[in-house]
Amino acid sequence: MDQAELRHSDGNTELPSMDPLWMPFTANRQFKAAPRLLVSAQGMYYRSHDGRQILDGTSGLWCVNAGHGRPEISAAIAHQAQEMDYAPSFQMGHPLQFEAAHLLAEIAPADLKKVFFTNSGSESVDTALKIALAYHRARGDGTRTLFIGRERGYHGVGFGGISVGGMVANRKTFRGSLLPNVDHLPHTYAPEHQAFSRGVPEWGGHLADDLERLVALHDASNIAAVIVEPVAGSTGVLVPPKGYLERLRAICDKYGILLIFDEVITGYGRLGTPFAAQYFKVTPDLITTAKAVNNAAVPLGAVFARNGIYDTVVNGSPDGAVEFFHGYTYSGHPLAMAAAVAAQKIYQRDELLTRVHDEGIAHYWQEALHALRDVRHVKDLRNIGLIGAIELEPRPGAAGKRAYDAFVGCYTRGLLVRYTGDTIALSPPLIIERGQIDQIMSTLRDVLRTLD
Ligand code: PXG
Repeated sequence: MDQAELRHSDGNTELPSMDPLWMPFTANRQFKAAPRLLVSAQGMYYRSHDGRQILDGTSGLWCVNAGHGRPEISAAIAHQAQEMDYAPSFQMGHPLQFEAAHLLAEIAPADLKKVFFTNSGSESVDTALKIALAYHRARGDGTRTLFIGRERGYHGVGFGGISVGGMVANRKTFRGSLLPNVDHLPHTYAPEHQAFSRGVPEWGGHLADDLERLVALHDASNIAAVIVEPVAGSTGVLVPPKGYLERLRAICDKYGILLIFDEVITGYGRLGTPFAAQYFKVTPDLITTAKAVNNAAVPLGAVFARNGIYDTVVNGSPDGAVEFFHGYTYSGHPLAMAAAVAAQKIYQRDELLTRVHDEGIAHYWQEALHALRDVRHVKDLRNIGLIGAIELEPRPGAAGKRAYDAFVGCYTRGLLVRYTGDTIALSPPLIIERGQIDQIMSTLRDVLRTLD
């Protein structure tokens, strides 16, 4: 298919005017000068506007875990759109939202069996932070209002998320308007001790002890929650050091602080378990998710809460009163719910949430990735489950440019990857076959070899 064959809703076959759209997290001027448009997708592949097949090395944006174009999901959405397009979400319900919550509760760890629906990861994070405040208040512990995030954390783009987040580019413009009661743990990346670790780095578990310092500074009676990504994704894939999450959990327990795992990218099978909580055998109090919850077919997020948190908030109000003043017009939207039920059934039927572990994919992936060790420009390699990162030596005085060139080079050769700073991040759909892993790595090898 060439450009002339691209069909638009108005029947126009030319590329549309690029002017009116303000694109998110995109170098708009650079993009519009040389656009990269995707027009269709099936299984492991996209098709680009210039007719090329593109191997999806990123599951879209870490979200299409079951692969593209699942007919059961599109049929469920189409059916629901005919049956009932929308139902009010406040003081009203519809059956699919209960069915979806039930399916999610089945795969949730431990007693995190209450599910609150949102429309995105950013909203899930805001929701979890608000649940934490509501929980402490309902217990008569209303001074607990401080949140502890982590340097290099990404928790979406709401004011709550950028406040607890730790990516400077996402914060600096908005610095004066962040949440007032926030502190941060140090990040866990120490290449001098961890470079080229296979999976979990041995060094760095003690970094969790910094939470003790923050408790001593602020006093436990003021701290509501700690929020971390079990594996930090957007910041360039930072795998938690051995013992780190366990220590965070122990310190939170000691001081009555809630622990929130932001599993927007680790949720739904990315590590070979339904959630990272199960992979690391550490149970948080709240889990934020989105993306793969319904294979990304309709915007959706879901927050999991421990039963005791739900009970405390809900029983803390008089009968007949709304217990939690929070929710979205589209919480539990029928189309998103139809997609969630269909996607969860696929995950179950095809055993996708454990596939990368059970079928040895994660191990194959690890060895294939680490075979890039001696390739030009490679400074570090990191992996866990079906996540990989290739950190490149930056060009002097031009941070991020080499990774951008690698991204474009891969795209030109039919492979979609992500880059952040000088790190290339990989997170393909969980249906990937070994031959496709080889293709990803050999494309990267070729691109890196030929790059300045
Ligand atoms: N928390 C985490 C841990 C995330 O990774 C969000 C919250 C926000 O989700 P929404 O749905 O509001 O975007 C995210 C999103 C990338 C990339 O390539 C990662 C995300 C989004 C876009 C790109 O690293 N994560």
